[in-house]
Amino acid sequence: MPLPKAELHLHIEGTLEPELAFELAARNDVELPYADTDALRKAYDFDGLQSFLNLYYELMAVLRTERDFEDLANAYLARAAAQGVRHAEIFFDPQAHIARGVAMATVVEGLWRALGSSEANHGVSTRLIMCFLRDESAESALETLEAAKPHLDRITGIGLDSAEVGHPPAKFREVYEAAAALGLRRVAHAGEEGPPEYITEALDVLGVERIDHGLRCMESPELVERLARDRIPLTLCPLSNVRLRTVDTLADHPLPAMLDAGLMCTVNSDDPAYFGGYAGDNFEAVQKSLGLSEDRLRELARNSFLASFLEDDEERRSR
Ligand code: ES4
Ligand code: ZN
Repeated sequence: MPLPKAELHLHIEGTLEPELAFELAARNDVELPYADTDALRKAYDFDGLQSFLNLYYELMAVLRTERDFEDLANAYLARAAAQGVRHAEIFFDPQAHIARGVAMATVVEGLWRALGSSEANHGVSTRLIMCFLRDESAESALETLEAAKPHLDRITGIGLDSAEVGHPPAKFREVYEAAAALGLRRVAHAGEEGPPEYITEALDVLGVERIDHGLRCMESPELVERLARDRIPLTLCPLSNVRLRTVDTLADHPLPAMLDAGLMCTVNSDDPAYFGGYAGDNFEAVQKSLGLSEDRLRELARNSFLASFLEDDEERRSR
């Protein structure tokens, strides 16, 4: 039996496997610029975040209807459940869909068709986190929050993703303040390719409760001390870091040093269809390549539940 775990860093659009991409392309009469699934898989050779994002946004063209988003989420939840995931906090990128003429309602209600019955169907509880694309404008993020207002019963929190460098967290101060006033939880990608200062800014300016990635905190001893002291969860994605060349090989990943420094680390899959594995695969990979002890693995699994929005969220609802 795989270790029970929560997945806290997962882009639902990044779970689009080549087979489903072609199935949806046929269903929706969308032409993909790849001959077949093998040709598409050959394109999964990235030299950094941007080269991945180009393909990630391109393939989204096949997602058009509520049923498409439902099928995408159900496929992910089935795979996650098989790898021991009991709880999943799932990112989605509404701006990438709205820009293609797919309405917020289609995306949220489509995903909800799968998420709303996930505990019964897959044994996985879920939360939905709406991400803003940081390479789009602050105004666009505010418009996106506005468009999400009719759906806030489905949405637990907000996040910040896409191309990091040159788009510091402070750019999104206003939308994070507005989201906080609406009772939304806050997270942000920071310190994946961007500098440690972006992590500090996400905490101080955006008021985030967790940092997605946060890898580059290791360049700043003062920041490591703060993150460890305040038990700020970091949602690490080891296989993603290798595929996007943030680390050279898995054996070079700083996860053991981060745990030794007292950081509250979790292990997640990011975009599993593109990066070579789901949550359990990431756990297995770090166990093998980094020689983590059973105690360390159990610590990572326990952290994933402690860092989740599960319990305090339910408390909030019942108040
Ligand atoms: C992402 Cl790995 C990663 N980083 C930033 N934004 C993203 N969106 C989807 N995957
Ligand atoms: Zn991510």
